[in-house]
Amino acid sequence: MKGLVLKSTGSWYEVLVKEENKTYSSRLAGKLKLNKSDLTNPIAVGDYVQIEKEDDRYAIIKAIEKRKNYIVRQSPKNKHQLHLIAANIDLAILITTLKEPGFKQGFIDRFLITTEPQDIPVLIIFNKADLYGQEELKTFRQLKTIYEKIGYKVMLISCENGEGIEEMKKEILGKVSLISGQSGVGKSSLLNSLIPEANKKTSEISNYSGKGIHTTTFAEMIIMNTNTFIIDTPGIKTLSFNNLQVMDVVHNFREFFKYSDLCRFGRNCTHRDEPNCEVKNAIESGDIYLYRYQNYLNILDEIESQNHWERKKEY
Ligand SMILES: Nc1nc2c(ncn2[C@@H]2O[C@H](COP(=O)(O)OP(=O)(O)OP(=O)(O)O)[C@@H](O)[C@H]2O)c(=O)[nH]1
Ligand SMILES: [Mg+2]
Ligand SMILES: [Zn+2]
Repeated sequence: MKGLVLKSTGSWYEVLVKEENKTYSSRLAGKLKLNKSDLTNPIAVGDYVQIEKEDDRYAIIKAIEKRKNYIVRQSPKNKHQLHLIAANIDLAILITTLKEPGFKQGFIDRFLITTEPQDIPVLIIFNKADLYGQEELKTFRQLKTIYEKIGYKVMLISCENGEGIEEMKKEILGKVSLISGQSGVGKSSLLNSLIPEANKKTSEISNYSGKGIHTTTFAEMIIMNTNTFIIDTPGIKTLSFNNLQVMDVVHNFREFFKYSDLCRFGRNCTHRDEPNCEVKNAIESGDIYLYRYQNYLNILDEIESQNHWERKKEY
């Protein structure tokens, strides 16, 4: 019998059997536990699985169906392992805000590196519009221009006064969407606005740090209607890229990649000091935004210094 994983808490999985409109608490069959991969978890929210019922509440997961796509992050516990966040996603929604907590430059670009290899469509949402003054609205418009030019949709909403919520609802109907973002940006609040029955716990942002305190602790898929699902995920503290090499980044900045073939060193060009680099020409001419390029350079620097440190440790 086929089921959809709605939630995983350690060794237990909540699996929905759509035909029965019923969930089963499920465990993994022994052979599935022995995974030889770098993943900390063999199954994620959004996975389709084959289950065998034990009774009307419990079942055993016998097999995992092939994934359409998935999102992984470096495991917070072991930096050499990857944590599977979710699978089979139609839309990744990145929630951010320009106020409470303050905006972290580069965060959007880092997030896009996790969706780009799998070609997952991304919707970037700026929440807490009710708190924005002229300055923030101007910044919002600039960022919207930058990201829409390269094909990501950008919206402004407020969970507080409902601004933009109806419009964003249209983007998610009929899809499986993943909601992601730093702690405290309002992921759970958005879910509550979209699906009042979800009744997600939200929390005050601690005053002194302005940082969220991680109210949501594991990913969970919430059913909006028979063909609309939303996955709430725990807040991201930092997106680290121990698993990546420089070239993974180079090839996943989509507007740069387009120009790579024209660089003298083609797809090996990192678009830094190489001669005849078409990406750098495009920045000069304004076809590529300097903002994106700066964030790109920062990520490359970080990966190179990390790799350097790793190599040193081995000898
Ligand atoms: N002013 C304002 N506050 C908001 C808005 N949306 C959410 N908040 C507040 O921001 C705080 C954090 O919201 P949550 O929904 O818990 O944030 P989260 O992203 O789920 O946080 P984690 O679960 O820790 O990752 C709460 O106090 C919310 O009431 C908004 O549009 N405007
Ligand atoms: Mg939350
Ligand atoms: Zn180049």
